[in-house]
Amino acid sequence: MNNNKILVTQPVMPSLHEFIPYLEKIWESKWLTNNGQFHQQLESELADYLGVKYVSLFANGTLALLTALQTLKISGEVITTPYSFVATTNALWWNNLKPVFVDIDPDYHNLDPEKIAAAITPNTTAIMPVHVYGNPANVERIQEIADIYGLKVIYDAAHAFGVNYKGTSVLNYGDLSILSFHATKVFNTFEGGAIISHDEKTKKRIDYLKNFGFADEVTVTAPGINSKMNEVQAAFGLLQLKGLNTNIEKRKAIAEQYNEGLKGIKGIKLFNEFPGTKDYNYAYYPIFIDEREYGKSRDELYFHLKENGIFGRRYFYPLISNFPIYKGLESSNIGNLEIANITAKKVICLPIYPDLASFEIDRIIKLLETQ
Ligand code: T4K
Repeated sequence: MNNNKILVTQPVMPSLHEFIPYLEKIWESKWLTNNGQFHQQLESELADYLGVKYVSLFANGTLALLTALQTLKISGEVITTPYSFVATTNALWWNNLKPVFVDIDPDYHNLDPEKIAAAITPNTTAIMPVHVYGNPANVERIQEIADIYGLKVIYDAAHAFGVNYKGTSVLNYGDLSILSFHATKVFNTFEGGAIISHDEKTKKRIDYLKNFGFADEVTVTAPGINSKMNEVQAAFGLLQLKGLNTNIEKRKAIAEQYNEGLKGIKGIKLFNEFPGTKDYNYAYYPIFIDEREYGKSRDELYFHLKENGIFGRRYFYPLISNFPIYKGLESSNIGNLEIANITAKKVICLPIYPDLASFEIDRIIKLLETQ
């Protein structure tokens, strides 16, 4: 269907042949959801792969975010970044929480820890940063501030599958982290997600909450939700996990080819890993256009690429705080979010996925050179 089009991403499909035996097992057992055998196996294999203590699987990342906020009974105001996918802020809204946007730093595009304290009020109960593009937020500084003010930290780590920071998984920071396993992600289960927790009691509470609040047949511990992952998704995840390291290597090679081809072009700023990052996952390949130096605006380039069949995406534009639904919040004041506003106007994420061919990357680089 998309013969000449190159989209921003494309999932890697494991062989259908290899998937059939998993489906046969599901058919035989007639166990389709509610903590089935593949669900249990995937939780355990993911905990090993990621180097974390507890994984609770979810039907998608958004439900994981909603449930994480319920798990810690967050109330009042939550400090977050406007430079993210809209699901981050929507999850606050669905929990009746007030999002308070704080600006990002210009080099790594994550919440600027030095600007958090000024946004804290007596109603602030938590910070919800995002590891944008899988690049670790400044987890150490954020924790210091959270400790001083007695705040919880929930990371939206939707992009940060497999990323380590200073010798441990970046998911081990904060009180909870959530992952997305959407079709567009480095690791996917069609749709899917997870909450990473660090102790058994919290894991239990999360698992009750995602299953209506049931602790057993007759005990409902909280007004829970149904956000469980089913057995077909979990089986697909087990199969995805097998080829994952190879696929991340392929992503890395693509990023290196782009880096080499683009490094000399004036007005194109490349992505920087936050110092201390290990095992970056190459989830996205953002570039940032300086209109004056490059000679064309970001949007002119974006549409030029489109006309040539290259469908990059402007992740994350518009800024969440500029959507009409959130613009009215006093914390969306443009003066406070200067760097985020500038960044959202400069970014294009170029196509990156394991099956993207080298000659296609060369073609994209040529288009960027000859603008
Ligand atoms: N927090 C953050 C920071 C997030 O980035 C996200 C999701 C979430 C939370 C919420 O997690 P989930 O509830 O989604 O698990 C896409 C994804 O739908 C979304 O998961 C992702 N972030 C966001 C950054 O990107 P769109 O609206 O750009 O998706 P769409 O349908 O335009 O797809 C993008 C490209 O991917 C298409 O051009 C083609 C390709 N594609 C897409 C699908 C669905 C495929 O090749 N196959 C597919 O099945 O949001």
